[in-house]
Amino acid sequence: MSGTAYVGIGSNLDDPLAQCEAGLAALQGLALEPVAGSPWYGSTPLGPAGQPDYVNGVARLRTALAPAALLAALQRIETERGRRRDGPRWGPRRLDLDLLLHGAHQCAGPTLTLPHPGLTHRNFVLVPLLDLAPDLRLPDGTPLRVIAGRLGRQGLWRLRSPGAAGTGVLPPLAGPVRVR
Ligand code: A4P
Ligand code: MG
Repeated sequence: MSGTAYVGIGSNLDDPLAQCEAGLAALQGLALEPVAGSPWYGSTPLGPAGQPDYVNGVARLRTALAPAALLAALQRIETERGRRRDGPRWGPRRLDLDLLLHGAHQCAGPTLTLPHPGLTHRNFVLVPLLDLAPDLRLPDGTPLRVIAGRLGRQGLWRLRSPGAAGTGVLPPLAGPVRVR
């Protein structure tokens, strides 16, 4: 079953931008076509206070992997990149790859929920997602633009290392400079 999937990428440890860039590059191994990356954003942490700011972005990939197999592959990449799973919920992490959407697939199982449950509550996910796919809708038809408009952009800033949104070209590595 090939389909178009969107993956949320996040990191707030050990050079977060480099971690995110490496995560994005690793996704190419799961894709049938060049992966498209959104611009990178800095974001204030959701979850326990006192942790560093995050870098967040979104990737779009065409894949032959079904949702459960894709999630397993994302978790393998997280582990290979040194992600540890013994920290607190929503605590700091080296690399987080969340499966946001896989075509119009919907499920709520013990290991996989689609769309990702945080998708509609998090501007650090929705804003880069809409950079890549401005007209994207939830499987029930709701335009994500409408939800993102309600969330606003508080705690979110664009970094000066724009991914080549929509061009299928991996972005160059650059320092995390705020451009407001
Ligand atoms: N799971 C179910 N559905 C999915 C899905 N669609 N994609 C299950 C990915 N995973 C899914 O995830 C926990 C379990 O969710 C997995 O076993 C999987 O079967 P995890 O990645 O192992 O652990 P986690 O990431 O610590 O937990 P959780 O609750 O998924 O956290 P989130 O939602 O990933 O949030 N603040 C900012 N600013 N930016 C961030 O990126 N990220 C988090 C983590 C917290 N605060 C943040 C950010
Ligand atoms: Mg996660």
